[in-house]
Formats: sequence, C-alpha cells, structure tokens
Amino acid sequence: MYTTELQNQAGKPKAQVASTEDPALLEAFEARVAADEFIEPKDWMPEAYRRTLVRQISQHAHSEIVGMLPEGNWISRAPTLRRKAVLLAKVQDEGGHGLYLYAAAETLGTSRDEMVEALHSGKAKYSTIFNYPTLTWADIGAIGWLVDGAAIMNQVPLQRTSYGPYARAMVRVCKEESFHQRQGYEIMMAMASGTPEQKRMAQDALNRWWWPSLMMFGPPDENSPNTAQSMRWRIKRDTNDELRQKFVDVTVPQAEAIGLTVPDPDLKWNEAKGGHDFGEIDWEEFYAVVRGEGPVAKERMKARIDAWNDGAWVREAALAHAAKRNARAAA
Ligand code: FAQ
Repeated sequence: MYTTELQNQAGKPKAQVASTEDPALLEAFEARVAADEFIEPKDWMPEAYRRTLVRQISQHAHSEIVGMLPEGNWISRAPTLRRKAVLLAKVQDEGGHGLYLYAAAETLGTSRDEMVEALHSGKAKYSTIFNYPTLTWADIGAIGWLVDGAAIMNQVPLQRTSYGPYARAMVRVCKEESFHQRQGYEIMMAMASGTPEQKRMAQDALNRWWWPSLMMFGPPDENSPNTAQSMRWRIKRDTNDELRQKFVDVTVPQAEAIGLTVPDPDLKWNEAKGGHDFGEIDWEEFYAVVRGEGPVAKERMKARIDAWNDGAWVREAALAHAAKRNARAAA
C-alpha cells in the first residue's frame, strides 16, 4: 500500500488516499518519470496519472475546438483576401490541434464519443478565454497575439511533458501556434500604426482581452488543486503563476513597441525580481466563467452541439462507406 497526496479546491493537502496499486510498479513508474523518460500508452501507469492526463488533454482538445468559434465568426468579414486566407488557415490549424489532442487522449483508453459527450453535457471544461465575444476585427489581432501567445507559453514546456503522445502532439502544435501569434501581432501592429480609429480599436481589444488572457494560466498556485501532483508527475513542467509571469514579461514590451498601453495601473518593472509586478486578477470573474457563466458561454456550447447534430449524417455516411469497402474487400 502507498499513499497519494491529494489537494482540495483551495490547493491545500486534503487527504492521504490509500491506493491498492502495486508498490513495485509504482516505484518503477516514478523512477522513469524522475529520469525524464516518456511514459507510453502500453506502459503501466497509476490510475490517477491516467485520469489526470485524460482530464487535461481532453480539456485542451475541447479548447482548441471551441476556440475555432470566436475567430470563425470573422472569416467572412476579414478586411482583405490575404487576411481571410490567413485566418482560414489558422482556424483550420486549431481544428487539427483538437484532433491530435483527442487522438492522444484516446491512447489512454477513453473514446472520442465519451469526450465529446463530456463537453456537451458540461462535465468537461474548456478554456475560459473562449467565452468572450469578438466584437471587432482588432479582436482577431488580440486573440492571435495574446491568446495564442499565452497558449505557446503554456505549451512549449508541454513538449517535455511525461506522457509521450501528448509531448509529441505539442511539437507541431507549438510550431503552428507561433505562426498564429505572429499573424495576430502583425494585425495589431498594422492597426496601431493606422488611422486614429484603427488605433483606438486595437487599444480597445487589448483592454478587453488582457485580463482574460492572464486567466488562461489557471488559478494562482496556492489555489490550484492539481498543480503540485502534476508537477511531481512531470505532466506540468511549470506552475500556473510561473507561466503567467513569463507571459506578462514577454508581452508588455511587445505592447510598448507598437504604442499600446496594457490596461493595468499597477503594472511596473521590479528590478529586484527581474520581472513585472502586475495588478490583482479578478478571480471571481474567472470562477464564474469556469462555472459556465461567461458572456457567450451558452452560444459557444449551442454552436458545438448544433455542429455535432448537423454532422450526424456525415458520420453515418462515412461509417456506411467504410462498411461497404470492408465487405467488398472480404468478398
Ligand atoms: N479555463 O488545478 P488547476 C489555445 C480549471 S489552447 C477553464 O490549476 P490544471 C489554443 C482546471 O481544469 C488553451 N478551466 O488545473 C488556441 C481545474 O478544473 P478540473 C487551452 C480552467 O489542469 C488559441 C481547475 O480549474 N490550453 O488557447 C482554467 O493543473 C487561439 C483548477 O485548476 C490548455 O488546455 C481555464 N483557463 O492547470 C485555440 C493547455 N484554468 O479539471 C484557438 C493544457 C484552470 O480539475 C484560438 N492545460 N481551469 O475540473 C494546462 O496546462 C492546464 O490544464 C491548465 C490548468 C494550466 C489550463
């Protein structure tokens, strides 16, 4: 018997939970993780490790898929053909990321249908950031710059996460996200150096997307129930607060370079810590959005459920086609 330290929602150790898993297997597993070896689908792993991975990877996949919606709204309204083609490619990439991630989660023994059902029933989460509306074209710039920027900050370390299929999926995802971040920043750059009205739109988008982007990294470490264990298992390589700090430090000079102001009166460089101090995040807003009370949460879920129902005939046709081909091959 061994014990696993769990943490409650306040991030404090909650209980020592007895496990009936074989201590020798557990010890070998932990030694492999400590040696930075990848754990692969057929390897033995503790059930709690498997559950944590399914939770994180499937939520990550859902975020990519729901994340297509805010930008998808703007494909038909992009200001030029070039912008339209780029946005179309970006949104398509996000769909691809969702599919690699669902495939990575499936290697842990959970089916795509189960994951989709968990999303549609509200059981599974997806990133809070996608519950905010995209009001102007500048929002598309802000999403690429800030949301993809935050996603990369979180995902680059995940290329070294301990579960092999997740780590490998992240390699391609990060390459694509870095192109997405640059296209967003380029939109912001063009608008910030455009007409006064365009600059105003860019600043307004930064004002609305800044704080929700900081929330993407999750609750503060002291209130993060999963971080400590996920760090021990090397699923997470950095804590929520460490990544949030890095994001602020990288992004503030980018805003300054294009003449935009980060909407935080408490933001200032702290020489001693070698990073920026920044204002308090509205955690009540964060938890409300996590609970499904975000400004456009209902629209987002309706769009996904409608797409799933409207696509039923495609899935049925593909299955019928596969069955026919198999029958022909067997004959
Ligand atoms: N939104 O104990 P922790 C993208 C939940 S991809 C909603 O700290 P953990 C690409 C958390 O699940 C963006 N829920 O949890 C793109 C947990 O609840 P649970 C997505 C959140 O897992 C760009 C509870 O709070 N990226 O943007 C959020 O250790 C543009 C307690 O939190 C990933 O998913 C949140 N922001 O750390 C697409 C990256 N934060 O599950 C389209 C992979 C926390 O116990 C356009 N995921 N929660 O019921 C991770 O790195 C981690 O899961 C964290 C959370 C850091 C998100």
